[in-house]
Amino acid sequence: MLSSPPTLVSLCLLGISTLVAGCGEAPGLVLNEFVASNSTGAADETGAFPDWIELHNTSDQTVSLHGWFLSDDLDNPTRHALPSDTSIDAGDFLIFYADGDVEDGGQHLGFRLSAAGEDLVLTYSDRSQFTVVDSISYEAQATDTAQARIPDGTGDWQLTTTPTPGSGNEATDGS
Ligand SMILES: [Ca+2]
Ligand SMILES: [Ca+2]
Repeated sequence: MLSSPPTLVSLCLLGISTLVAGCGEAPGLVLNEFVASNSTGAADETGAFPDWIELHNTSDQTVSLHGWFLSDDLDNPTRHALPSDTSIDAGDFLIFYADGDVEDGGQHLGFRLSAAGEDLVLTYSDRSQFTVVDSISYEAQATDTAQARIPDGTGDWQLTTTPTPGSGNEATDGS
């Protein structure tokens, strides 16, 4: 199945990581927060309130987005290639707008997030190896409520009415 490019399978996830150089090396980025029904929160440069996805660099080194992908479909994990001329500093955060408006610039993704629930997938490609680094299949989302890892990067996903696009996550009570 690896001979068919549209069927991208992670050898690492198949449990044969000893055969694949690079498996087990933490590439450094995780899905950290998202809002799938944004009404009054983060606004983009056009004044719209698109859904957004926050990435967090958990490593102590700058990570280039070259080779990274976001998707709303586990069966198509490379749906949107992130801009290769962009990087995230160590410990920093960066949001992407899930609005389908790719003509608005590199921070805009070619898909939207369904408030009714769907997949969110972060994939890394090192040459020919594709690895799903992080993913979540989320349920229906309330407007202006975020799902966020608390604490950042490593915590369980929690619902919070205090979205923090581009900065450290907060629980609803502000902690
Ligand atoms: Ca979608
Ligand atoms: Ca955040």
